[in-house]
Amino acid sequence: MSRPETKASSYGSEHDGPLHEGGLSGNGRRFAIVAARFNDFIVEKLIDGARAALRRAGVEPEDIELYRCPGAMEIPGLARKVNDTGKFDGIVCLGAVIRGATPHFDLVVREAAAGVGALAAEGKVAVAFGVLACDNIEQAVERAGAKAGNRGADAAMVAVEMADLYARIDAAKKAETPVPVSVVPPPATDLPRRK
Ligand code: INI
Repeated sequence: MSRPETKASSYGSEHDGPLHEGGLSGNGRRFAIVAARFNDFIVEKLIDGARAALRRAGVEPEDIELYRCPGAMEIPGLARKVNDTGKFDGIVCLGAVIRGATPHFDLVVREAAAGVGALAAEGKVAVAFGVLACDNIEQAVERAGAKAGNRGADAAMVAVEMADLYARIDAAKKAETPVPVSVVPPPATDLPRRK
């Protein structure tokens, strides 16, 4: 049984036992971006950020597919449907919920987070939550590529890292699973029957 190498975490902390951590290459992997159209002037910046981050991680343009839905509330259902296609290693969920314009802000944010979180917690596919929950438009602009970075890009890199970690765990499991020896029946012979 091969043992994973012991090394320092990418965050620098020392660890004596086996360490399992994903890398930041998305080479050969496929990703879906599931994005709401509501507040599209913000969401389109998140999509651009996510797409650019995936490309920087080595994902080919044809391996990045974009799915759109009306609002953040619809993201969990669409993400699950997309996951059921079995085509993707990772799903990046993007949206923008802005309190000022949303009396049911808390409801939309809670449902989006809970639904995407439930899919992520199944641990089958890497799912990243890049839905902004902001008090006002200025905050949203800041998090969509202005002052405070781009949450779409951040979410994409989370999906890349988790997809790599899941692939490593699956590969290690496969390597440790003994290949079943097939029982081949002996060939029939024409030996004379004993009387
Ligand atoms: N959806 C969003 O993505 N962001 C919002 O800020 C928002 N507001 O303001 O209400 C919003 N509402 C729509 C919601 O996501 C659903 O599409 C709608 O309730 C129909 O199911």
